[in-house]
Amino acid sequence: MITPILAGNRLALARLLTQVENDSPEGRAALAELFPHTGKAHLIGVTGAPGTGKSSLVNQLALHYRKTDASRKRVAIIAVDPSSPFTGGAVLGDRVRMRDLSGDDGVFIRSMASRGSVGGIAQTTAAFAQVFDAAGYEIVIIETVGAGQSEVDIARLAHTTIVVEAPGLGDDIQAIKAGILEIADVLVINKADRPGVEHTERALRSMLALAHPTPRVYRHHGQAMTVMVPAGSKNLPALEPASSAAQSDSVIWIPPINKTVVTEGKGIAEVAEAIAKHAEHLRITGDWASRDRARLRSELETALQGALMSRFFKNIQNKTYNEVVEQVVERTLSPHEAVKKLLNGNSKQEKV
Ligand SMILES: Nc1nc2c(ncn2[C@@H]2O[C@H](COP(=O)(O)OP(=O)(O)OP(=O)(O)O)[C@@H](O)[C@H]2O)c(=O)[nH]1
Ligand SMILES: [Mg+2]
Repeated sequence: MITPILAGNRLALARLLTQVENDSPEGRAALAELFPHTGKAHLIGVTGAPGTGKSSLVNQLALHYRKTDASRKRVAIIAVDPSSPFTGGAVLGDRVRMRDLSGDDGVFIRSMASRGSVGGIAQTTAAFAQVFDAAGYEIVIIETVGAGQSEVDIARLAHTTIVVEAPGLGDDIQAIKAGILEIADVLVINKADRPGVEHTERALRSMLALAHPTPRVYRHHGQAMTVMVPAGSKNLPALEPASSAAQSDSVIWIPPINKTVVTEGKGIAEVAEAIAKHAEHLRITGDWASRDRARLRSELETALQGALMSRFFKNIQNKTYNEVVEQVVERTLSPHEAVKKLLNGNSKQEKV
């Protein structure tokens, strides 16, 4: 069933993605079969405020990997919520992509509406990424419009998260939300051809400085352990060999700031380089493995939660459940006690 996917059949791939989006039994079965073939792709999240140029950047990055970069990596793009009500820009971005990337078998673009995916947006995105990974796409780029939780979910899924800013978006506090810096591995100030770039850069740097204190060398048992990179520094410090670095947080990654004019293809190679450096950093420090582990564990737990919930609801009468809900609403029963009551009354194995 999965042979055509592994062989790179695009039609089979497109069909499977639809099955996965619909959370169909065929989709689930294929995912299970594909799973052993995953774990190779570099998952890159691209997020940021509406209209900052995310789609254009992703498009250019894909072109870079296919045309400029010697490795000619295969690239899959998952565009979440392409029908952004804010700018409609993504639709344009999609059209640009179609033109620049069509006819290239090494690129696969798939859009996903944020409403209407049966299994929930984060889960569907994760499943799509697994399909592309198994199908041999070495780079999987996931684009989301920055809107709170989705950014965080993407960051959890991706190995590398790129946050795209643009000058003049009500700046400082509004566009550069503090929370977004926490998930950013690479910062991009796009539309550097527009006025206000310096202002945006200054704001970003000072927020970075707050998030990451001055560079210094930590000492631990008399040994230098940590070298911090000044914010935005182009050069990483010499990384320690994996053997010694793997056990400690010996190098801390400070998100570099890259300026781009995506519409003119300016700064793209530098962004690709920052992405590659981040991947190298993750591998050397052992963070690649620990991110993978954390992600798979949370995926397992989400699936477990879902399965337990549906098992629970299968075994309980609607009426009984609604009565308990009423009691909670009337405040005669706390939610915690309600759970006890529901589980104890419901199943012999699932006592709290
Ligand atoms: N001046 C200028 N315009 C740009 C640049 N990059 C992108 N744009 C334009 O900005 C608009 C939005 O670009 P998109 O790539 O669709 O932005 P987006 O962040 O994907 O937008 P949403 O998905 O709607 O949030 C388009 O009209 C682009 O042509 C740039 O570097 N400079
Ligand atoms: Mg877009």
